[in-house]
Amino acid sequence: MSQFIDLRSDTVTRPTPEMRRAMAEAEVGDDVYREDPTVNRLEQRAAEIIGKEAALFVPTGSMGNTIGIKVNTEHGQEVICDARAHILDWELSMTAWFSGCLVRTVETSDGILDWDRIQRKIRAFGPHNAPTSLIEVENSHNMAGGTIYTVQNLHEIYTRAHENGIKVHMDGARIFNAATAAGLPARDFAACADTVMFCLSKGLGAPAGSILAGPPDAIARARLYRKRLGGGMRQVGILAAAGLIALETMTLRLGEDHANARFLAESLGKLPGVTVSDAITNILMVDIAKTGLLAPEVSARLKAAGVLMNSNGPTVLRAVTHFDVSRADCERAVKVFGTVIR
Ligand code: TLP
Repeated sequence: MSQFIDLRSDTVTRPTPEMRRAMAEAEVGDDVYREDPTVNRLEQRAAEIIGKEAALFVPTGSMGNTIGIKVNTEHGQEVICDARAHILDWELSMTAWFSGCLVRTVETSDGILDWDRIQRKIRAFGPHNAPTSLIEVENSHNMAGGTIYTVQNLHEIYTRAHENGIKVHMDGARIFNAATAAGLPARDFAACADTVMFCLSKGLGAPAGSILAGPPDAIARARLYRKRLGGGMRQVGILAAAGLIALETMTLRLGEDHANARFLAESLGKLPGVTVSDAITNILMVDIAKTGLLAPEVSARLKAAGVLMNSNGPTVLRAVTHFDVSRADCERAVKVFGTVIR
């Protein structure tokens, strides 16, 4: 789709030439035997950078979340998350299917939970109640438009959760975007969760791969669950080599994507009938309700004019900036958008 300006997602990013070189030259071994030196190095660096004792390379963010939830729960328990969480809407009910847990949601305007709202959803101990064992937070929050937690808020959730015997899992698919926006190291966020998943693909550009990090005992169990799910890979240092570059260098340039998102938000927001969510990280929700048009129709017309943007509801489109989209591409996308809605 390279002839298009692709704002559908940061999952579309392609590996950089440096990644491709590193992949070609990667030292590899059988990772199920833990003999792949590149994977071992990636897991060690990932743990250091995110500030956890252990880390596991998994093929996808979805598998990382699935296992993260599994290691923190038992069948028949409840998991609290925001009502638009990725684990709820986009991961094929794996919390139910694999962990046997019920998801109990909290409605929020911005995807961001706080202790006050969480505690009202915790099931009191009693003969009719399934225990709440986990709180899941998404940082940044995808479907709320790239919103982020404050460390203070997360710290309160984490501390109060632990006082109540409840664990916290962070879906940090885009934790480095959140950290860039907050001007903090990602480990400050990760310190407020028992386990954290983050993606090396998406905005960091690796072709595949995510990390699940946490305490050594949880990660040792996670390794078995990864195998159960068919995620025990062999000479996968080929992918980990790209992951190392994602982690060490691509995290440093996310500010550019955020600046492009701010540009898009400002420019699209000036078009008649268009309202855009605040540009906090790299994800925008573009509401076209007042144009009288429908999002799927606008998405199709944009595509015909060379711009890809998915609809995310009847009158909302999602625009995601990433390193395969330049400022010039964003300028062009705004012009096309203006023409299309007129
Ligand atoms: N998000 C994708 C789609 O699945 C919606 C996207 O285009 O944004 N957590 C969060 C917060 C995510 O946004 C995603 C992917 C995942 C987990 C899952 O990662 P993968 O796709 O690697 O399984």
